[in-house]
Amino acid sequence: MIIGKAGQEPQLVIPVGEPVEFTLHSNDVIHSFYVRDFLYKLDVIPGRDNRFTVTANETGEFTGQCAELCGLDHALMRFSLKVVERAEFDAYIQQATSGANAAAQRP
Ligand SMILES: [Cu+2]
Repeated sequence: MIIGKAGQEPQLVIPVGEPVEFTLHSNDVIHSFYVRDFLYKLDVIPGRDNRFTVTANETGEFTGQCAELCGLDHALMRFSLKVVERAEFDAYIQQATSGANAAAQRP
């Protein structure tokens, strides 16, 4: 699992030209997953996981945000979505998971 860091906007990284399934889950209130350049949003509803699949057809970095007024921190619910070539994606996953494994092995 890849988790964001405090003070740093979360970033999703996906490979270009391959279907990627998103599972949206909320532990608190209704949110809405929205990436403007995808022309798509989907609600994130407590008690019901919503899913969608996207195949990005170009590399780049895109802005995402919650599109549902969900509470006091709504304005802070921004993220970026980075679409990369498969080799860069594999390197990203390798680096991210090796860091997670190292953290899990610390006493
Ligand atoms: Cu919100």
